[in-house]
Amino acid sequence: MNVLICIPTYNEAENIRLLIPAIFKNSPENTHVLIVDDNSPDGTATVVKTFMAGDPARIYLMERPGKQGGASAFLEGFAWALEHGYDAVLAMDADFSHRPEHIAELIAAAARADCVFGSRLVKGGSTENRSAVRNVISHGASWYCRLALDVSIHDWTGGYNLWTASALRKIGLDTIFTRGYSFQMEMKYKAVRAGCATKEIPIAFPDRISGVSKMPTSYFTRALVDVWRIKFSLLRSPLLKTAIKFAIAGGLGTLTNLALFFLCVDVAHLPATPVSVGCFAIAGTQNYITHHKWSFASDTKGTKPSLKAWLLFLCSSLLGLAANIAVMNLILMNLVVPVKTAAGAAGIAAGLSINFFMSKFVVFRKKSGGA
Ligand SMILES: Nc1nc2c(ncn2[C@@H]2O[C@H](COP(=O)(O)OP(=O)(O)O)[C@@H](O)[C@H]2O)c(=O)[nH]1
Ligand SMILES: [Mg+2]
Repeated sequence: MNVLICIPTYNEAENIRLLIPAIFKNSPENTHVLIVDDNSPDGTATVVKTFMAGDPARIYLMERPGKQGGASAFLEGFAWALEHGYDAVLAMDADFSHRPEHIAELIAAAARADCVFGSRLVKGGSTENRSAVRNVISHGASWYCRLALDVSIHDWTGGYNLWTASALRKIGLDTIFTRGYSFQMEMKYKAVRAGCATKEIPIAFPDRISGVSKMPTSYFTRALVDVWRIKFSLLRSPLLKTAIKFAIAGGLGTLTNLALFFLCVDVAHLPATPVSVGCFAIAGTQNYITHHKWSFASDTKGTKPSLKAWLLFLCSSLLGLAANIAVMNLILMNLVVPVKTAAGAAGIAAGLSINFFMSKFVVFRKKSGGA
């Protein structure tokens, strides 16, 4: 198996000087190395070039003009591996958190799987000298992903992974839209969903030996949301996707409605009935704009929000409200329900359905002949 080890670097001159020899000491014969460097100010690329001069057939350097992030470096490196006919690519950080001693095991495991993930969180795996915060982050994130994505991979954020060429093709590198920690999650989830066989191999994961981490902490909070974006992106039904966006936008509108109502009635002691009409109009306008720009964006592409569509949307919201009240009262008058909230929920479901279908097929209907 021809394996390319792909290493993104930014200011890793000290590490890379030690890492390249360590890699070749621990790898099978036909293993090559590609460093993807983003014009590191510390001269990482110069160090790589001195190694290349001594071993030009096994060491390659991709130089990019400026810092574009580790995930984008991996994606370019993976694409390069596919173009150059490698059987597999092993992604590895330059900082010795990914110990070269594991290379042989990771490559050997590729005989039985399409993707092999170095895992800190399976039996035999460990982290060393890492701050408690970073440990909590990787454990918490992996637990959260397992629950949200319903796939029994343990280490979702780890980046010491081997991808066979066929797995990379099945995943589709041009579909990857997340960065940071989420990038690893997206690759792993898409691999599983594309039918790739995956395997986790326990690894010891020490903290970097020199230099500093370039991963901003904000990537962690972003990952919490990205998990859902990744899952959402693989939903096959466009109608279901639109319905989920519609529900999220509607939920935000309801929050606006309640917050305004609270401020006007409970704080400013204004009369409830006119306030509720005003809140309905404001929240309805917010919903109209969000639906136009986001929930139904694929239907409204190339059109601008209009007064007519806005009024139509408010009317369809009123129709939804009327349906809500009617269904709830019909149930309460004709059926014995153990809790009245059940009738309320049925009313809400009826109102939302009417509003959704009116929005989809009337208010934001795709114009025929449009883009
Ligand atoms: N090419 C490139 N590599 C990067 C960039 N940011 C980080 N890296 C490399 O990606 C790997 C992981 O980054 P690191 O800062 O150790 O992230 P952490 O392990 O999550 O703390 C290291 O080899 C970094 O040098 C970047 O913007 N461009
Ligand atoms: Mg690191």
